[in-house]
Parts: sequence; C-alpha cells; structure tokens
Amino acid sequence: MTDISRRGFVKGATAAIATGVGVGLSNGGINFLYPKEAFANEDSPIEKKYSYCDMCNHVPKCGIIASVRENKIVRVESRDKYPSTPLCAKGIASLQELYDPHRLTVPMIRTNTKDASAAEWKQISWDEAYATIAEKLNGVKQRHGADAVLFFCGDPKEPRGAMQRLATLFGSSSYGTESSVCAAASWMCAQMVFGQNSMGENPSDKSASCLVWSLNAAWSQPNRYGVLYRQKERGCKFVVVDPRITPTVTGLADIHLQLRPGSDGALAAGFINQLIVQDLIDKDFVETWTHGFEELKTYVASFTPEKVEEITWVEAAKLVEAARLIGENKPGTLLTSSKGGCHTTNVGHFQRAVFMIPALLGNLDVPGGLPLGPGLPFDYAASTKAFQLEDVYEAEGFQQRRHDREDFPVWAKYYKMMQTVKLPEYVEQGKIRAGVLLGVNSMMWPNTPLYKKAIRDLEFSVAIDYYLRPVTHDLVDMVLPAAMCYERSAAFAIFGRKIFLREPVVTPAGEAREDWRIILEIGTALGYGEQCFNGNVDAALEELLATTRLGITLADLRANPQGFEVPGGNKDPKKYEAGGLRPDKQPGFNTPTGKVELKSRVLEDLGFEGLPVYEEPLHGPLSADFKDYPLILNTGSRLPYYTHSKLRDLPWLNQFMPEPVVRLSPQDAHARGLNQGDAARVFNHQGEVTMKVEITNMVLPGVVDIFHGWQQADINLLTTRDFDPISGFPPFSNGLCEVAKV
Ligand SMILES: Nc1nc2c(c(=O)[nH]1)N[C@H]1C(S)=C(S)[C@@H](COP(=O)(O)OP(=O)(O)OC[C@H]3O[C@@H](n4cnc5c(=O)[nH]c(N)nc54)[C@H](O)[C@@H]3O)O[C@H]1N2
Ligand SMILES: Nc1nc2c(c(=O)[nH]1)N[C@H]1C(S)=C(S)[C@@H](COP(=O)(O)OP(=O)(O)OC[C@H]3O[C@@H](n4cnc5c(=O)[nH]c(N)nc54)[C@H](O)[C@@H]3O)O[C@H]1N2
Ligand code: SF4
Ligand SMILES: [Mo]
Repeated sequence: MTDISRRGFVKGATAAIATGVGVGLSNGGINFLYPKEAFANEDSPIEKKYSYCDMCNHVPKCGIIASVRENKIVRVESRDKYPSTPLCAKGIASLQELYDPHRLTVPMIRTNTKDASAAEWKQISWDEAYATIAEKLNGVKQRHGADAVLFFCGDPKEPRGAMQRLATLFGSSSYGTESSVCAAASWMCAQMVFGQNSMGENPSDKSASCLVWSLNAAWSQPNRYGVLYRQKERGCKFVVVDPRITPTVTGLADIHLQLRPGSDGALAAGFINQLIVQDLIDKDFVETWTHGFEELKTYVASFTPEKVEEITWVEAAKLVEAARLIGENKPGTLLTSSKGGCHTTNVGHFQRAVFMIPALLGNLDVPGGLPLGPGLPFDYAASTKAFQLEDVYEAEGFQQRRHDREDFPVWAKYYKMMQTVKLPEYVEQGKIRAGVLLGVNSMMWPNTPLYKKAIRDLEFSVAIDYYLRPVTHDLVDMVLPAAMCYERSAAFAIFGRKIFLREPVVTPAGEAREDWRIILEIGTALGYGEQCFNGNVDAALEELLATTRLGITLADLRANPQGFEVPGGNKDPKKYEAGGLRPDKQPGFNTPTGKVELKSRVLEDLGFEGLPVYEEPLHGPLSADFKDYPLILNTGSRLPYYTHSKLRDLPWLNQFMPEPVVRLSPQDAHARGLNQGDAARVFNHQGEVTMKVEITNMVLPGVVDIFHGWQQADINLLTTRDFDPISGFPPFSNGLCEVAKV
C-alpha cells in the first residue's frame, strides 16, 4: 500500500505524467502533458465507437464518435443522426480531461485530522474502502437513525437514480442533489401552473414566436442554440428577456427586454397586463380552463408599462411592443432557464407568472406551442420512479421524517429529494452526521464557508470524483476515483421517445470505477446486495428498463446504437380536453382545481400567497445596504468554456479565461478609476474576492457579472442565504457588492 503525504502526492502527480496512471491533484494551475499512454501506435487499426459527452453535465448530452486505437481515444467528433450536435469547445477538450495526469485514480483515506488545513492521504484498496464505509454508515445509522446519513449527488445527473435507490434501501430520507439550486424551482412552478414539469420547449416549424426568458443557449446549450437559430431564419419571432446583451440576444432577439436582475416578477406582471390590455389573450381558453383569472387581472393591473419601467429599467414602449409581438404571433412557445432569473428570492412567484403567459395565449398543447402530456416514464436523470423505489419512500413514511419538510413545505410536496440549502443547520443540529457525496463541491452553495464547515463537521464522509479537489476534499475522510464518461456505461440519453445506450469505449484509468458501480457496490457492502445487483451495472440498467414497463431491454438498445424509438405515445393536441393530462383521465390539467392555476391552490393551502406577486430582492437598489454596496451582483452566468468549478485545468479551455474576471460597464469602471485588466476587489458585508477587470457593454450600468466556481476567488463568499421560501433557491443573480481597485 502506498503512503501518500501531500508532498509525496505532488511528486506522484509529476510521476503520473510519465506513467499515465496515477494519483494527482487538480491544482488550479496548468501543467498538462498527454501521458505517453495516451498515444497509440499509429499503425494499429482505428475502431469508431459511439458515446456522448458529459462535460457540461447537461441532459440530454451531445453525441460523440470516438476513434479508438489500442484502447486509447485518439479523436472525438460529432455524431451524425443524433439529436444533440455538434460538439462545443468543452466536448472537444474532453480528451484532455480523460488523459489529464492529475486525475484521481485510486481510492484514498485521509491520515490526518480534519483540523489540519490540508488533507494527507493514503491509498487503500476498494475492499478496504467499502468495508470502512459500511462500518461508518451503519454505525451512524445505529446511533442516530438512517436519516442522519446524507446521500448526495452534485451536478452529475447520471448517477442519481442509483443514488436515490441506495438512500431508500438504507432507509434514509436524506437524498439530495444540486437541483436544490438548479432547475427544480422552474419545474415546480410549471407544476403549480399547469400540473407538469417544464422548462419550456424549442419552437417547431409551426411556431410563429418564442419568448426566451433568461436563457443564454448560445453559451449554456450551444446544440439548442443551433435549433433556435434555424427557427429564426425560418421566420419565428423572438423576444429575449435578459439583463445582458448575450450572443443569444444578438443572434435571435427581435426585441430584447434588458431588465434589472431580480425584477422579473414585475416584468412578468407587466407582460401579462399588456396581454390583457391589448386584448391578446385567448378568452375561450381562459374562461374554460383557468382558475383565478379575475384576481390575476386585478393584481397585474397596477403594473402599467411606466411603473414596470421604473422597477425593471425596461423601456415602457418595448414592453408594450414585446407583448404584442408574442401575442400576435401565434402559436408561440416559451423557453425558460434552470438558472438565469431563477436565482432570486421571488422565483416561486415570478416563474409561475412566466408559465402563465403561454397559457393565457392559448398556446398550451397546440402544434407550435408548448407541448404537454406524458412522455416516457424516465426523469431528467434517465431513471424511473420505480427504480428509485419511490413507492417504498411513500409506504414507509419517509416523507414525514424528512429534515427539510418544515423549512420548505412546497418543495417537500413536489420532490422526494431533500432541499439541501439548509445543510449547515442540519449538521449543526445533529440531524445529518455522515455523507456519501458524489461530485460534491462546497462552492456550489451561497456563503461557502458555512457549507465547508458542515462537510468538515460530518463524523464520516466519502467523496466520489474525477479529481482530488482540495477546496472540498480537504474536508472529507475518503475519496473514491470515478471513471469518466468514455470509460463507463450510464443511464440512457433520452430525446422524446428515442433512447440511446452509452457503453464504455475505453477501460477506466487506474483503479477508477463507474459511478453506478461504486454506488451499487457501496449498497452491497451495506447489506443490500440483492437489491444492488451485487454491483453489476448491466443488471441494474436492465432492471431500470424493466421498471418502465415499455418492454425494452438492453439488447434492444444495443441492437440500435443509432437510437431506439419507443413505439406509441400520444401526440394529440389539447390533451386537456380529452383527459390525457391527468392520472384520473378526467379532462383538465393535473392541478388541484383541474385548471391552469393563475392563483395556486397548493400555495394557498400551505399558507403562501396564491397569486404570482412581485417582491423586491432582499439586497437590492431599494434595500438599506445599497448605499454601501451600490452594484448589483449577478453571478454564475454561464461561460462557453467552463462548467461550474470544473475544466479550469484544461489548456484548450483555460486559454479563454485563465483567471477570474469581473465584468462591469464602462460607466461603472470609469466612476471607480478602473481600467481594463486591473486587479479589483469585489466585496460586500459578507466577503471579498480579487478579480481582473473586464470592461464591457454586455452588462448594464449598475450591474456586475461574475462566474462562479473559481477556487481562488469564490464568488459564493459574497452571495447570501436569503432563500426563496417556496423553492429554497438562493439569490445568486441579485445580491449587492462594491468594486474597488486593489
Ligand atoms: N454563485 C453561483 N453559484 C452557483 C450557480 C450560479 O449560477 N451562481 N449555479 C448553481 C447551479 S445551477 C449548479 S448546477 C451548481 C453546480 O455545482 P457543482 O455541483 O458544484 O458542479 P461542478 O463544479 O460541475 O461539479 C462538482 C464536482 O463533481 C465532479 N464531477 C463532475 N462530473 C462527475 C461525474 O460524472 N461523476 C463524479 N463522481 N464526479 C463528477 C467534478 O469533478 C466536481 O468536483 O452550482 C450552483 N452554484
Ligand atoms: N458552458 C456551460 N454550459 C452550461 C453550464 C456551465 O457551467 N457551463 N451549466 C449547465 C447548468 S447546470 C445550467 S443550470 C445551465 C444554465 O443555463 P442558462 O440558464 O442559459 O445560464 P445562465 O447563463 O446562467 O443564465 C442565462 C441568462 O440569464 C441571465 N440572467 C441573469 N440574471 C437574471 C435575472 O435576474 N433575470 C433574468 N431574466 N435573467 C437573468 C444571464 O444574463 C444569462 O445570460 O447551463 C448549463 N450549461
Ligand atoms: S454542449 Fe458541449 S459540453 Fe455540453 S454535452 Fe454538448 S459538447 Fe459536451
Ligand atoms: Mo445548474
């Protein structure tokens, strides 16, 4: 067994460059050389294999053809006849990640105490790792109950079905994911309005317009941007709502509503008011199929274009024009964001107002509008409720025991998944004492130090990752090496009714194992061998398919590498008329009233306001601290070349933004004596970071734009824990700060 101290470890990393396989740490610096094992003999034959990319952890993913020579991928290219294509810069650079000599390739346990600032590690075998995990987790369970163990997946989506299954088998209601701050606020708002998860839908050839509410697809989903651009060329009209002038705005927008971050609720109310005032709504639909119209109408009436301009900074005339463009060009569709405007304390209200727009226009479930209705029984992580054992969760009363139930009752109603934003409190109160943490990054949450403390204070924790990342892994007890996308099978890629299987195209580096295998093997070590298929991933995937009851097997998927089309499906329009949207098959929508709820019954029953009311950000231009911190802090808007805290080490990507940057307008820079490239302090009452100044017209005067996930300048030191009471989402998009020359 190797004993790896921190110093020895760095040596190990250097050695790894020569050996190709080894342990190393992601040091934030650039020190990349392909290990010689990444090169194959040029005379040996090339085999082309299908895969798909997971560099942005987005679902569904882009298709890849990997050219494989002697178990080495020597080239990746876009896969044709695949719904998501072509590859972006990150997809191309995936080879640099695969062959990065800093990858974690062996299981390790820490040898020093967590009080020390840096962890020291010792390599252990997988068997030792599993035995320790089982002993520690079962010990916590015996002493404090199963709910004291957190089963967590960060941004990685693929392992979620397996992880939730494991949590439930173990008896823990504490299963949580990064969806605590991503996408789930939008889904639940759509649920509340029309009874179904949604983030909107791309326009089709039948769509006359598309309202894009805070999505910068050109950078966050380039494959989708291509689809949107083709629709634009065909004649589809676009309104884009975004505080910045993004490539999505310049490429698509007929009208750009450039609002103040965090003021979406007022803009949406004003938009709805204009649809009513300009007589653009579908009166028959509204009368028959909506609940609460008169109250909504009364509420939005005060949001005149002039008042909305005052609140949102969007010119009154533009709002009038935008409502007309969308209202007159029907059918139309809507695209919202998993992030963009959602990171605000008002999201549980404003995002509902946004989903009401297509409803009021009669654009729900019509060709060219926003399609509804049951799709395949998979969730966004390609797992099924049955595989995740949601029936067990229900039958065995997990819901009543969950730690987040009183903090976030609306969230708890919609998700069998913990809202993790109060993790620091749950650890402090002794409710959570251990964790299986897959792809965990402490910089994901607002006010990072509190989450670091929470992770460090766990009695036992094991992280599963591609890299050893000290920012979080210095706080855990054990790390396990995960196989990367080209090295593993995974949950399926699902596009509509088409399913793709991904199988490994090369063998894993070092001792790395597939996430699914690791989770199933932990389950086996914990005593659930049979339900965890004794670690056999194929058997688990076969069971997952069986739970769909679609009659599909792995053999079907293997026989159709270009995608398996599941027969059937209901493409009829207006399924709400014929009972196609509700489980009881009655006409209407799957909401408590059976109608599109413009006033939410669920919210009212849980003691919240049912109308989509606008509230100012807690830290904004109207709050007392604005005089000290007069710039709106807008964080996390996606960059084309990085994913969250990842990819900083890959030379092909790092060259685009080698160090953290604060973007601000020429006016704000000038007022502070800042020049392009200066080092600047960005600070507020909570924290401070140093970044390089980039002066740009992309951002509004009065707003700064900063990407998250920089280890050396973590912007979540400054973001606050003012959670939206409905969704629990933090206001990453609209805090306050000041910027000054260093
Ligand atoms: N200020 C601010 N904060 C934000 C946001 C923001 O906009 N502003 N955005 C929020 C949003 S929407 C999100 S989604 C989160 C994302 O937050 P994170 O979950 O932090 O996302 P990543 O940094 O991509 O990944 C976390 C870790 O997972 C590892 N990893 C990646 N893929 C895999 C895999 O397949 N298997 C395993 N085992 N490990 C893997 C990575 O190496 C990394 O260490 O950040 C949130 N935080
Ligand atoms: N390259 C890359 N792609 C990614 C990711 C990544 O890290 N890197 N992450 C993936 C993940 S997990 C997610 S959640 C998605 C997010 O995908 P997007 O939602 O497209 O992400 P953003 O760029 O954060 O937000 C979109 C736009 O919202 C705007 N915005 C900011 N604040 C507000 C506001 O208050 N109101 C309104 N209306 N708009 C606002 C921003 O200016 C931005 O242009 O991207 C995914 N794709
Ligand atoms: S958008 Fe880029 S990073 Fe994301 S799946 Fe596609 S190629 Fe990969
Ligand atoms: Mo996200």
